[in-house]
Formats: sequence, C-alpha cells, structure tokens
Amino acid sequence: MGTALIYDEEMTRYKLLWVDPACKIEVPERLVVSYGALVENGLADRCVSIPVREATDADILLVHSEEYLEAVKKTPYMTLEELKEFTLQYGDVYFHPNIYHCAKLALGATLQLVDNVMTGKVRNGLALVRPPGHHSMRSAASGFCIFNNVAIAAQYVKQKYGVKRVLIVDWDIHHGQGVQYSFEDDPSVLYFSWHRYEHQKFWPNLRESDFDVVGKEKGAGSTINVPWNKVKMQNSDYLSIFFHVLLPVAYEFSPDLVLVCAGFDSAIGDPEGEMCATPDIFAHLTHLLMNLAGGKLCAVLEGGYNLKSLAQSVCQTVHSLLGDPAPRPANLEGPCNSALESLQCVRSAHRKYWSCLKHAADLPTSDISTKRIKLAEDEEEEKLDEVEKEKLIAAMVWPQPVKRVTPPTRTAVVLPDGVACPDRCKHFSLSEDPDPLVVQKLRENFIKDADDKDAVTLSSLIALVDKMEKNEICSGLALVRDVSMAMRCVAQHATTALSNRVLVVCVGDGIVPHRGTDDGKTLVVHFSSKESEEQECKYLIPVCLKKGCSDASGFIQAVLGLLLPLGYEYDPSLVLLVQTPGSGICDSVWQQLTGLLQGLAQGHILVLMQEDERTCIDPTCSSLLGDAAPSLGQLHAAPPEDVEAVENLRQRLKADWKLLQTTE
Ligand code: Q9C
Ligand code: ZN
Repeated sequence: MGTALIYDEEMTRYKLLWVDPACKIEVPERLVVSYGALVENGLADRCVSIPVREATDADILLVHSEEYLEAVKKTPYMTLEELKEFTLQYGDVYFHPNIYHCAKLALGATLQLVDNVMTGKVRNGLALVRPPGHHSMRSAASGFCIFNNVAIAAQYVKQKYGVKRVLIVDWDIHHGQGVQYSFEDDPSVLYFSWHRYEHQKFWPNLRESDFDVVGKEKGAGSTINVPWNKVKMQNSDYLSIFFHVLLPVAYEFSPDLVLVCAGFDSAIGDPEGEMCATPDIFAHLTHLLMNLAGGKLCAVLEGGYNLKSLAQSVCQTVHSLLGDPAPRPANLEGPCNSALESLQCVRSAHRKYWSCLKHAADLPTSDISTKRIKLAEDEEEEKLDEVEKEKLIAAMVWPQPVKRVTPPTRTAVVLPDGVACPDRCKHFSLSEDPDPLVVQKLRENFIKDADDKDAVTLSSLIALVDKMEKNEICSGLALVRDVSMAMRCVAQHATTALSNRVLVVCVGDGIVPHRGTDDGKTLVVHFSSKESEEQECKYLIPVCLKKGCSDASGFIQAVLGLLLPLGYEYDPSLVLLVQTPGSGICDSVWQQLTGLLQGLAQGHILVLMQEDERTCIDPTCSSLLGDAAPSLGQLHAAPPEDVEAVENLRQRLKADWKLLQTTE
C-alpha cells in the first residue's frame, strides 16, 4: 500500500494578469518548485503517480450554487477588462481565462486522491494543486480559491462511500471559512483550523474565526477554531495544540477518513503567516495524524508563498506519508503566552462537547469576552512599514532540514529459538560469539544467576542498539526471558557506552526496578493499575490508571496529553517500549502507542516483551514497519478517576515539562 502523488503541469498555466498587491504572491512557481523538490529528493519516484481528472458539474454542485458555477463557466471567454470587473465582486482573488479549467483539475485531482484512498489502492497521498480551495464559499470565490476542493471531497466521500465521519485538519495559516460554513451544522465532519487572527485584525477578519464559534445545532462542537493572536508562533506552539486539543478530540471522534487542508504558509519565511515553525514540523504533524482512520489520509495543497519554505515543507510531508522516520523534534520550548491563552480558550469553549476536555479549566463568561476583544492599544507594538517588513521576512533564514534516510534494515527481531521471523523483518543475531568482555560485564551487572542463553540474548540486544545508534537499523523487537533485566541492561548500555538519552515507556503492572533516573539520562514513564511505591520525580513518572491499560479511552488520552508532550520535550535518541506480562493492553491500543512513539528518536525504538507473548509479535512488527494502526472506534468517556489522576499528574509536572502546560 503506497502513497499517491497527484500533479499535473496544466495547473501552472494561469497567473495574475494585472497589478494587485494582494494577489501577487499566488504564482505558478509554487507548484513548479514543490513538484521539483519532490523529484530532486527522489520522493516523486517513490509515490504512486495518479492522473488528474476534470471535476464534473455534479462534483462542483456538492458545495457550490448553480448560479456561481454558471458565472465561473463564462470566465474563459471574458476579455481582460471583463475578468478584472468580474474579480471585483470577490475578495483577494483573481481570474484568468484558464483558471476555470485549472480549478476543475484541482478538484478532480482531489477527488482522484480520495477515490484511490477509499478503494484501498493506496494508503494515503498528496494532491499538489492550484487554485487552492478552502476560502471559496457556496456562491463566492475568495482568497485565491475558486472551488472548495476539500469541502467537496468530504461531501463526495460521504455520498459515494457512505463514510460516517470525516476529520478535516486545516493547518494552513488562514482560516478556511468556506470549509467552516459548509459544515457548521454537520456533526459528521469535524473541522479543525488554526489561523493567524490577531483579534480579528488579520484577513479575512471574521468574527466567526474565533475560538468561541464551535458550530451550530447538531454540529455544535464539530468546528474547532484556534486563533493565533500573535505572529512568530513556533514548533512547540503548534505541537501543544495538537497534543492538547486536536489529537484528543480526533481520537474521541474516530474519523473514517482524514483530509488535510495542507497550506504551508504556516511555516517560517512565509510573507502571509509570519510564523516561525520550521518545515520539519510538518513531518510530525503528518505523522501524528497517520494512525487515525486506519491511515487513510489525503493532503491537499492550499497556501504557501515562500517558495523555499514551501518546497521543504512539501517534502517533509511526503517523507512522512511514505513512512520515513521523522527528524528529531529538537529544542522544543513550552508554548508562548499568547499560544497558551488560545489553547486555554479553545479547550474551555469545547469542554461541553468532548469528554476528553471535560476536565479542562473553565473560563468565566466575563473572561471570555475580555480574551476575545483585546484592547487596540495592546496590539499596537512595533508597526513596521510594509516594505521593511517584507525585507525582514525575505531575509529570514533557517537550517535546511536534515536528510531523512530509512536505515537499510527497518525492523530487526530477536526471538526465542523456534519462533519464525515475521515477514519484512530481519532476524537479528550476533554474527560471532558474544564478546567475552561484554559477557563478563553483563554477568557482573545483570545476570549473576542467569544462564548462557541470557548472555547471548542480552549481547544481541546491545549489538542491536549499537546498530540503531549507527542508523543501520531503525527499530527492533525482542522477546526475552526477563523484560525488567533486559530493560535495565539496554538502558544502561545506551546511557553509558553511547551516552544517549533514553525514554523508557513501561506498560503493565510487572515490577520494573528503576535506578539512576535522576541524572536525566533516562526518562521513565510507567503505566500501571497499581499505586506506585516509586517516588515520582522529573525523570520517573508513574501513571496510575485504575483500569490499567485495558481502558482504551483513558489510556489513549494519557498517551496524547502526557506521554507525547513529555517525549517530545525530552527528545530521546532511543525509545525503549516495554510491555510487562498481563498488561491487559489490547493489540490495537498497543499499535497506536507503538505508531505514535515512532515520531521520536528518528524512529529508533526497541520493543521488549516477555518471551511467551507470541501473539503480540505480528501486530508489533506491523507497527514498527510503519503500517497504520487499526482505528479504535469512537471512544467513550474515560473513567473519571483516571482522568483526574492524569490531570493531577500533569499539574504537578508542568513546572518541569513546559509542553504539559494548558493554562497561562
Ligand atoms: N498581503 C490561501 O492561503 N490576502 N489563501 C492577501 C496580501 C489573501 C490566502 C493579502 C490571502 C489568501 C489559500
Ligand atoms: Zn493560506
């Protein structure tokens, strides 16, 4: 199951034909450089290339009015003067004799993508299109958009495939008001958008883009707006919103399909967004969505006006769609105050609609209005003139994203004798007898009472971790006699011999002895159903869930709201995922956990399980190889005491771990 790439040069064949400062950034080169970068990086070749088609009238009428379609149909025959005149009735958009043709191809490309994903011909994909879509409305063009590609795609899959729930993630830096209007009363489409807002001072300057606009009637709660009230938002601001708003709600909603309004004007260097998130953040945003809906994800290009930033961001997105390990999420700070304020407002506005947000801090109604309407003077900071500003943004520099290479071996396994190596994995064993020095050290430290078999297994694990360090192997699975011993042994080797930071995630009640975790070389997060005797500290975090890991809802919410923020801020070079016997975790939840953790440490994750857990081998390897985890279905409310326990833990830890913050 591959990744689709849909592109046609024809969509570069229209442009602005007169002078309009508002529209000059929307140029054909946007597509040329995006596709060019995919070719140059060998990414286009790794995708399944699918031809575009022309959308039909029926497709367009799924969202737009007949009057509007008939009006647009006339534009190919208009003179330049008529086109200018026609354009005037809309905001920040231009027409061209060939734009109607391109708009039909852009929509057709989007529908080709969803058809191929829905029929299982590919797992996911990207449509590189012009004109974009998310601003266009039932009877109006807007913001460079003619037909609403993504909104139409959502209606189309509902009608053609009977899809019950669609999630639309709009990470473009503008509010896709056209998408919002299409689904404001429709609970089957969850629309999430973050956007530069500046208390309504930024285009399209709409009251309905604010956090307290949540959808109408049956659709109440299924519109989620995250306004950015300041520019220069960074990676950690974006990730905070994913961890504490989008992902918990998305998992509770459980979409059958994820559509992304993939605008890259939210990246650094963009003259519209003026944000500071780097292109590699899209590797993570994409990865974090890829285990929803069984992996069915369709990304459709919207904005993105800095050609260099755009091309890099597109490549990062496609790398992740193809399953390449994401770059380390380095140097994350906590969210800035303005982002925290938005985060708190959104969570508060949505707490009555989503059980995962029930415990969110409430904002008194009086507070809401003051948060909404900031005093004008407050925002009157450095007002540079336009020319100066443009120069500054153009001069913006950021490091080139690191090359993403999948190691020659994706997943290696160390299994007991007689257990078959799963497909696509590589059986790992020592090529020679274990180094006597290593064995002696092992005996001294870990296996005084163990047999030679243990020594061979542990030596293999050490060799495996060494190969992961050298990036010759990406991930591994080992079934061992004693998981606690193997865990201590690997953690010690990685932190001393390789001087790495190791994130240890333990799942289950089995006793896991912890030592030396206060030096920051290991961060241990232990999920269990027993109150822990361990002393909680910055680097040793027992998470006690009454139903343990057997309640999918409570467990997943703890993973999204606690483990992932901790892991991203800690930025380990190795993840050790340990399942102790009788953990009670079901395969699909385990696969979600394994999938999500691969966003860390460049995908370097070693899974340790007890040697009799044979039935776990296939599902675990499947996740390690990059297959999407199966959907968990709509999640019910988590047990209240578990929600409270996780919330209390987060409150205690947020001083040490800034990505856990959800309030100012
Ligand atoms: N300073 C998309 O990103 N405003 N559309 C331009 C120029 C309109 C953006 C003002 C921006 C429309 C798909
Ligand atoms: Zn945009």
